[in-house]
Amino acid sequence: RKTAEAWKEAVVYQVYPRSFMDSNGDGIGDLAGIIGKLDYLQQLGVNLLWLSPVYRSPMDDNGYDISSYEDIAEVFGTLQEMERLIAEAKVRDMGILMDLVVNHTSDEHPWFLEALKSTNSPYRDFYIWRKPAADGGPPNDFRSYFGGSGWTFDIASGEYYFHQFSKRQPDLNWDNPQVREEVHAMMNRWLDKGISGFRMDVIDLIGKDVDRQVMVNGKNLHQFIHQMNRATFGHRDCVTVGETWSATPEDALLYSAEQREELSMVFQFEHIKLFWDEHDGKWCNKPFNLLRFKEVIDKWQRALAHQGWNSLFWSNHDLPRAVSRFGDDGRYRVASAKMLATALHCLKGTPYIYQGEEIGMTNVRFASIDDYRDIESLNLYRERTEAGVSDAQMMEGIYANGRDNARTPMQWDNSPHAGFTQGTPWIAANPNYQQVNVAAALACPDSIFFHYQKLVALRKKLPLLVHGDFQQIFADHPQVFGWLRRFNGQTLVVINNFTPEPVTLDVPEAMQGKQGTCLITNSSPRVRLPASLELQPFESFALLLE
Ligand code: TEU
Ligand code: CA
Repeated sequence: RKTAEAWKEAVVYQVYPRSFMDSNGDGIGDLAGIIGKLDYLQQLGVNLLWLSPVYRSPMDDNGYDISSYEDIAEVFGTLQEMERLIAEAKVRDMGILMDLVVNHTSDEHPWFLEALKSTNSPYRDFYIWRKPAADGGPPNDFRSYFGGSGWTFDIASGEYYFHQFSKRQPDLNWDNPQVREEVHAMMNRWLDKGISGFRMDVIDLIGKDVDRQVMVNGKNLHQFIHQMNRATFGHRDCVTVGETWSATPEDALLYSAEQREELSMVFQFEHIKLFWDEHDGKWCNKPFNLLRFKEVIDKWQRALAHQGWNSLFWSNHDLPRAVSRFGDDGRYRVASAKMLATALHCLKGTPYIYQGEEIGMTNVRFASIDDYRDIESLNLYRERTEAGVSDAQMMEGIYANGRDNARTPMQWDNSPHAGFTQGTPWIAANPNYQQVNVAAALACPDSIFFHYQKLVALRKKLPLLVHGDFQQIFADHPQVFGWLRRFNGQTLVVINNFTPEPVTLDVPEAMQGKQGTCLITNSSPRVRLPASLELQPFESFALLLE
């Protein structure tokens, strides 16, 4: 089917609506703001837009706490504007992926409000309730990802309800067939509006066994996803991507092998968790180990080489900025951002561009915790400093891996607040917006933006990028990540110096003297492979051999 191939050729752009573009001066991004920027996204050439949630929400977790799946949060706009966005995107040959957040709802969702009314409510078992432990405390010691216990006491009923995230995000009980039915019906209503699919929030959690504290890969997980596929998107030309922090390559095959009729692909996070401390997680950042990183990417490319499909990303709304994480956001910001773009888009899988990545936006370092907004950072700052971690230590963790790094306003130009809003932004703009912004990028033919634009265009022109195999070269080199992509007799050589140091690279005998067309580079084009390659800091190129 057309779409069966189309989404494999697509490039997805993730919009975090709250921070993308504010059209009415309230300091918060909105749907009208996104519609006004569709021409910019069309110029980049992307085919699918994944919107982080815009449904009605009290915004406890910036919309990942949904109080109505049927309506749009007033702060983002109206259902009519959402339908206009879908139509305006379609006119520009772009599809919309909605963010499906169904592991939990907001505590203001009518289902939860009904469930609270009585233990006999027909909605009581839409959620997970347990009696107190013998000592009157929480049923077990599960900790919420956002700090504190994963259980909150409901005085009226004398029972606790379960929430893996904030206490205002009660987990849905997926073992209840009525929950599954209601979710499927809601998904079909959105599909009927013409969206192109879903990004599925923490979908690996919906099979959970709370009593055994088994959250991921629960016994019914794949059955629930297969059932969802059959009841909704499986019969339509759709793209689905599951957010699965726990996924191993074996799991990814279960989620994405076509004959399984589950999802198109998943986001795995092994290359992200390389930087997380075994004990303190993201709050104690580990240095970039390129050899480990290459092993991980290589493993995932090989695991899904013949079945299933990889998603490819460096960042999203929960992660630090790509160029700060994997490149150099100082002296070599432009060179390393282009290198990262070439590396990502020349791997096998569907590339995702997170808003601002295409202009090399960087992490931010606000002076105080009071400048931050993310519930995860704020809660864990309080919990960890109360437990004795110093302010300075915790701020370093937030600087390295805090989610607000990705949530400062999109930088459109060098006017106040980066042209994001005429009002006061809900979170301050990164001060470097004076230099790093879309207007500057579009005025410079050699900008990171045009590098991304070229890569997106290449994917549409060169089937090798979509279907070619992956064969790593220089695997044990501590500075260079290199590989071949081969398809229909063509060979693409991709070489990336991931470091700020120059490299002298000895080219294998068999490749010496090979020549061809330099498809893209962040340095002077190379059309021939000599015996030894002198690579500049962060130099990267893709050479299509004759
Ligand atoms: O994120 C899942 C999730 O687990 C991350 O929040 C992760 O735990 C954290 O960033 C690592 O410290 C999804 C959404 O992407 C996130 O924005 C939501 O906050 C979360 O689920 C709850 O819906
Ligand atoms: Ca607004």
